[in-house]
Amino acid sequence: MFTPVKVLTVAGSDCSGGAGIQADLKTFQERDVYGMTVLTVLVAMRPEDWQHLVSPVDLETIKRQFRTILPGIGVAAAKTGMLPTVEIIKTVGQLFAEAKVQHLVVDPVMVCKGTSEPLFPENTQAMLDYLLPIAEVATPNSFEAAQLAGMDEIKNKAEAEKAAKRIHKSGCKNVIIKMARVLPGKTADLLFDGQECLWLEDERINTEWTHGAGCSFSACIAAELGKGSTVKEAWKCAHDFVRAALKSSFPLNQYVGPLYHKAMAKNA
Ligand code: PXL
Repeated sequence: MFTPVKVLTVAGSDCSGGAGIQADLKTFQERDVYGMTVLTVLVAMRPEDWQHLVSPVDLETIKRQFRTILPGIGVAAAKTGMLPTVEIIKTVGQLFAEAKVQHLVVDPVMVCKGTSEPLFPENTQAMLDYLLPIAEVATPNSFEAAQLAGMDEIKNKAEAEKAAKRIHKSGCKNVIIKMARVLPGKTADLLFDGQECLWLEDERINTEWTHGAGCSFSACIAAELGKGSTVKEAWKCAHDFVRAALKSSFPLNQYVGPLYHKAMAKNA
């Protein structure tokens, strides 16, 4: 009997298909794990200006979906993505704490590409209180890391290391800060595991079509942890997976362009 590795994403729907649970499921498929979802919010975009319109799912419906999977099915690993309200963050944190999932990756989504305003600034403290203490890995970008660390901005590698150490104090075991646009011409990812700071640096891929990169990155880490990789192995795999998918990213319209998730498998 075939027994797939089961992985859960607790995240929002991006109806344009590039980010959110759509990106997570595409990533799970590519990484050969069986994906399941708890939907927390539905995001639509205004065609005139692509302004994001966000409709949270009610708490009872979130709890019902969660219980279908935990305890109803069981998972090897899980990730969280967009959680739109303090109440939802608290509820999801409590549900995960009770369910005792072995590998939990928290992507503290606070901004969407194509929107300049932080989506949910009031949610930062709830993330620190309810989700990061039970996370094996957190994957903020430099903006989200600065918010979580109570810093104005992250402008260089030293500031990223300072932020990672502060976020680690919340109880999150491994903090990965993604710096796609901070250093000139380069991308840099930092992993702080409570002991050492490790860096992965690369030339920046020259594309504006990066929608869903963060979601796909954290989904890949969850998939690999579910299959038994270490955090460092999962991090490197996600880094390579997203870079390959970014090299073949493409526009959907004038506002948004997602990753091509099949790129790694096809060597595109
Ligand atoms: O990329 C962040 C993100 C996450 N989740 C959902 C989104 C977005 C950005 O649009 O819509 C559901």
